[in-house]
Amino acid sequence: MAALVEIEQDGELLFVKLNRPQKRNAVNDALILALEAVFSDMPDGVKCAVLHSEGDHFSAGLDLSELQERDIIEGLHHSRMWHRVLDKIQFGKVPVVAVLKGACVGGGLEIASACHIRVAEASTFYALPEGQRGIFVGGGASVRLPKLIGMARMADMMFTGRTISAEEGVWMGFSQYVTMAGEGLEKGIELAKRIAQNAPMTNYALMHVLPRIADSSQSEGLLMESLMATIAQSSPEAKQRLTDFLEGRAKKVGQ
Ligand code: 1HE
Repeated sequence: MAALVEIEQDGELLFVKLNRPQKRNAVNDALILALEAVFSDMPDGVKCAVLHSEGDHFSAGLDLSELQERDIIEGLHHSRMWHRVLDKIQFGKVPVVAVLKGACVGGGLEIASACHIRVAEASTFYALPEGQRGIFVGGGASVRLPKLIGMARMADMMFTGRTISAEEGVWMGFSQYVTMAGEGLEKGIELAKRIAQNAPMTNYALMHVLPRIADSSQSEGLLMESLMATIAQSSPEAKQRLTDFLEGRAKKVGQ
């Protein structure tokens, strides 16, 4: 049987592919746990991951056929398990670029929102069908999505069941990039290669410190910023990069 999540390392990049196209990459327990295994054990040398999908859809969300079989306490543990796995993506070792297409809904959108950059092909549509299915989000959407699109927009999506197009999604904040059909992976790779060139301390600060600052009070946030800035500036790599710029060896902004 084919793996539900396929991985392939190419130098500094790790490609992680959702591979359940016959079920539109609906996320059953085996698939979410396979993602956990990948992000818990990042191979040496990887500096950025690209999360993409087989078939026409990124993910149809939670596998609803498994939902019917859970009692209340199992449901609670299940939601907490999703939180654990998605935290491993968001707060793992390397930044993750998600390449989206077709359905990016429910739990699929929750997985995408745990990634650091989202590239949406023109076919992408976002929805939170939980509202219509009589349930609530359980994989972290209520925490992560308001940070991307605002609470009012998330509530509207759940109250009304509306779908958001790739074009709307880019100005609303779901994705930072939108591409033509079939060009998402190429764009994702281009971005991942750029990210892999950053100083590891910078990527660490963006993944682990910036979100904590965003969750903090102003005075705590500003202190954390100063501490992070001081640590980053004193790293040998930062010193080298600054010298390279001052001596004309580094790229200018925009190059
Ligand atoms: C599924 C699922 C699924 C497809 N669980 N099996 N998510 C949803 O409510 C979205 C439900 N899915 C859809 O609305 C549609 O499938 C799509 C718009 C994504 C795609 O439509 P289409 O016409 O291309 O495919 P299809 O014919 O609907 O589905 C193909 C197969 O995938 C079919 O199975 P088959 O055995 O009959 O071939 C579908 O049953 C199966 N399939 N989506 C189970 N979601 C951590 S909490 C998160 C809570 C949620 O994510 S709730 C949102 C759930």
